[in-house]
Amino acid sequence: MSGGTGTPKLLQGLLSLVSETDLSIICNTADDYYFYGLYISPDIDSVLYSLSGLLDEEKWWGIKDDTFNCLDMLKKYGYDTWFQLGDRDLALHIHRTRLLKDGLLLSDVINNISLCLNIKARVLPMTDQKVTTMILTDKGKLNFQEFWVRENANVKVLSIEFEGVKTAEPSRGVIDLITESDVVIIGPSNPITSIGPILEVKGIEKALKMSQSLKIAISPIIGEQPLSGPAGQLMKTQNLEVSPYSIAKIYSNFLDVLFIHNTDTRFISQIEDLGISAFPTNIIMKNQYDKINLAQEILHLIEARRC
Ligand code: GDP
Ligand code: FO1
Repeated sequence: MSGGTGTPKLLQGLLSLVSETDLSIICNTADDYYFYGLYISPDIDSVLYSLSGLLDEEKWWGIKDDTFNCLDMLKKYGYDTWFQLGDRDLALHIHRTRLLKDGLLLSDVINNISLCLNIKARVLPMTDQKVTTMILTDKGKLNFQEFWVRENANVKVLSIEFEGVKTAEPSRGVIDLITESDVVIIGPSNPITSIGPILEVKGIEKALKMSQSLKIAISPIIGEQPLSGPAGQLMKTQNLEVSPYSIAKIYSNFLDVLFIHNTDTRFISQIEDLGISAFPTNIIMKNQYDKINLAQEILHLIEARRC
């Protein structure tokens, strides 16, 4: 299960060790947004670009070495350009928006893009219906992109809501995937705005709880802070302490194992009191070596649990 930064890093490590066809990724779509009339799906795109080797790995969104000529021209015509769509990235947005207008489901659009980009892993949106993260702030109600990109998270967050989630059905195959997979990995992603919406889609958390699969998460929190993004700020607004223990608590309904950073062993006993095994190792993925190492540790643990 994936957001758009932490989990795609891990995916790159896993891809070096397992067959791409053995991987299925359920992506958050609550960050999705219309800009210039184009349908933007940031977490899905980071996963697709990551799997196809196109991703800009400095920003963790968009295409590497992309240019922004179209945006520069749009600026001359008076358009807002706070949301940066690169020239090559625009092609995906034009294509997706057109297919959606033709009546295809988001899942079908992703399958089409995967085929075009020669992606062999299965990439699924959490739902084909519209779910939108809305953040109530001192500057009004903002969707995730307005909060994170336009306002740079420089607002006081009052509450968070996933509009549409109560009636959203999981996309085709999501529940079967959770119940039939050997292992479900909750990647190191924002527990509030990336994994949170996925778990709230009808039946997903229940399926995780009922599934016989081994359920592993990797903490996106090291010590008392995330490595990037607004996870810490948003956890605090939910009155959650920012720690790997909190991550364990959020997933305690279904989780078997939590990977934590090797400097966070002080949290082990608290985590294990929740009935979750804590596994300390290096979970900071700065380069391909770190990504492969973490993926290897996860695969070793899976192997050990099988015996
Ligand atoms: P977003 O959709 O762009 O917000 O990305 P995600 O939700 O997938 O990831 C954001 C989270 O990933 C943040 O909370 C980070 O702390 C975490 N993260 C980023 N890089 C790493 C890493 O190398 N290791 C771990 N453990 N977490 C990471
Ligand atoms: N993040 C930014 O911080 N600034 C941007 O201009 C920006 C553009 C953008 C375009 C396409 C895309 O798929 C993602 C983009 N992101 C940008 C990332 C995105 O805002 C967030 O990081 C995700 O929604 C969180 O997963």
